[in-house]
Amino acid sequence: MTQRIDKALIAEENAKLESYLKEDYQALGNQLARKNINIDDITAKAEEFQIAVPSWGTGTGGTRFARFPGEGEPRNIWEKLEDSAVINDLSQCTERVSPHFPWDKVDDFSELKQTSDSVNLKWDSINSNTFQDQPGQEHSYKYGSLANTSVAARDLAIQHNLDCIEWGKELGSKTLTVWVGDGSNHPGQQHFQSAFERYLESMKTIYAGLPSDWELHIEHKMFEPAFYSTIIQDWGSNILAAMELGPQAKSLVDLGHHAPNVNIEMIVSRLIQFKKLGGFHFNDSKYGDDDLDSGSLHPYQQFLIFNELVDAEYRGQEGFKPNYMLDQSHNVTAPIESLMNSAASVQRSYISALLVNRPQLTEYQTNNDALMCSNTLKNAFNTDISPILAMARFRKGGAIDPIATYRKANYRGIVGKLRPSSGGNGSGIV
Ligand code: RM4
Ligand code: MN
Ligand code: MN
Repeated sequence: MTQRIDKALIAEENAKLESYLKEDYQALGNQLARKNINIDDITAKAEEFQIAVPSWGTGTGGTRFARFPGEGEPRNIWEKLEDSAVINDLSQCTERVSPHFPWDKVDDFSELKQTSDSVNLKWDSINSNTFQDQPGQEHSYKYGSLANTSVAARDLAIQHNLDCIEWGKELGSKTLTVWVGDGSNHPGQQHFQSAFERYLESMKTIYAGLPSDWELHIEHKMFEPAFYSTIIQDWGSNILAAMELGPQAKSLVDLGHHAPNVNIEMIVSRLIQFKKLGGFHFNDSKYGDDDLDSGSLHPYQQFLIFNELVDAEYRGQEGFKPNYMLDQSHNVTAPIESLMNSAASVQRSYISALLVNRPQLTEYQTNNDALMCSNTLKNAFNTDISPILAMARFRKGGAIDPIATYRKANYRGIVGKLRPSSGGNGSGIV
């Protein structure tokens, strides 16, 4: 039986906060009205905003050293769906779940689709996994998958991606996201050009199997598991591959997959300009692919990325519809709480970016008034739009305070009894 959070409890918790929310909303509304911004227009945008949850993010993450599982962790995709439904019921901005295959593979995909329908969830991008071997796998990915020197290993990886498309069709998905760990650990181990050629050949076969209304998203990452070179290590290789493949291929930006200090918002602008921005994996990072909670460390960077996205929306750039998704690893927090917090953090960046006075910014830019350009952005960023986010959730039937309501429901305690530990406490990056 699907465990959900009682609607009556959400209403009861909301009732305690409703009058304060209305006061704060009114005050913010007055403040924005002085800038000729109608708060209800902005709240309507917040209500429309959606960001997908990664199925693997609902479980406790880990490192190469250890993983410390939490109580009542989801043990399979059915339970991950249950947890995702809780996240969406409270947050009202996460109606899509992104599956990872074969981790989430089931025998009957129509049953999975029916179950997701019954909890009002849809399926986001399909993620293929050719970065680890499955039990009994005939040709190993130890030395790569789509770029492996062995034709048999490459064929296996290609076939897996084609299977992912078939499963995705049954779930109603429209995107395949490919991230591969292919690369090398020693200088000279791999011939850079030949390896990239092999990768492109394999990707061409996958691209050919894509339905005409699907997109193929290529995800770059600088390092890990390969520590010397990675085949699609940055946005340069990424966009080259996407251009080589064709218009349905686009680049996906995972915030944690860049060297420290890289100007990610400028990469985003370039990808937008050349119609190659497929989507995002949001998370935060200090050192590398840390997979910290979105906006926990660099909220201003996240805002600056949305400043580019909103600018494209404002200019009405044709065909602009990037996909938003979280991709983070929760090692010490309750995954449901982190995912709710992070979804709201990304939504916050979007809403804050909507407050930027764009005609004014253009004027300052034209006049080379650097200080006022920066202040225009800071002004939007520093406006506390929390009442807008809370009101958007409230109007859609979600929780004014999702974390407090979730804790009050004791969901973890309840599912803890129904989901005895599967005993998996080994290491694991996700
Ligand atoms: C990778 C990358 C992919 C994700 C895997 C689990 O680092 O971020 O998006 O599918 O981790
Ligand atoms: Mn990712
Ligand atoms: Mn990653």
